Amino acid sequence: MSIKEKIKEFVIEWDSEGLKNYCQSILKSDEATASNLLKIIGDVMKYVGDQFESEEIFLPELIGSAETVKGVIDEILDPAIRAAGEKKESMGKVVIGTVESDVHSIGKDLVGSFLFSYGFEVYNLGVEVTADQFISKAEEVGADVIGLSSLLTMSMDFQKQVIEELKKRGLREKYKVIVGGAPTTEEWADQIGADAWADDSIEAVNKIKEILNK
Ligand code: B12
Repeated sequence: MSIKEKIKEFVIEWDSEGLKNYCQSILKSDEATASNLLKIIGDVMKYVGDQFESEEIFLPELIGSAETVKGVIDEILDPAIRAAGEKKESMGKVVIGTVESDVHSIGKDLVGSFLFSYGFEVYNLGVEVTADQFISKAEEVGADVIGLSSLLTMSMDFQKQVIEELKKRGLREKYKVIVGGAPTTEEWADQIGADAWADDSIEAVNKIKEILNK
């Protein structure tokens, strides 16, 4: 059974301890890095999300899987990445969150963990984050990039609002803004004057490196 199939099994069965032990053993034996495992977990969560949409699984199952994944990221993968990268120079600071009125966190958390694994300092503000909260945090930590996630067509406009608020405060040039989330597109990013858009976590890392000239 491949690593992906095995991880899928733990996630679907909400076997949080099993998944943690398995990932730990993979890391120990050097079969894959923590970043590789994050990528696989992202693919598995996409699969679980699609199953929910096609009504093959229901809400409690979806939430159980999301929590299983959150446990292994928080307790095993992020610490492993932190330990491996201790001596690495910071690639930059990214403030990331899901915009106002939107509670979807899984994709945004994956993007945050990926950025972290590539050496960025990540400030994850959670969900339903207001324009003021994004900007205040960016100012407080001296961020380079603000990342805005939106999974709802109805919440996309709040991405625009953050950019407008940056302009109002005379801070637009101080930060690069990247937007993402399933209903967003490159055209949308252009339309609202964002600096970049990405479709998934790996592309997010690449785009951020690009806009920061890394
Ligand atoms: C999980 C889920 C939920 C969970 C969220 C749990 C959680 N903690 O996140 C719960 C059950 C709470 C939920 C609630 C709702 N949901 Co919902 N949900 C989903 C579902 C099934 C999966 C989303 C997901 O996690 N995907 C897996 C991750 C890995 O992918 P991702 O989020 O797309 O993220 C990737 C990229 O988009 C990108 N990315 C994401 N963020 C960012 C940020 C940046 C900066 C960048 C660069 C990239 C980036 O990289 C990520 C990693 O590859 C989707 C359907 C689907 N198949 O996508 C519907 C979906 C998003 N939900 C939907 C809806 C309508 C709702 C509700 C309004 C339902 C309701 N009537 O109550 C509520 C919203 C409440 C609210 N105020 O937000 C709709 C949105 C439709 C639309 N376009 O507006 C969808 C598309 C389902 C559908 N087809 O109708 N939902």
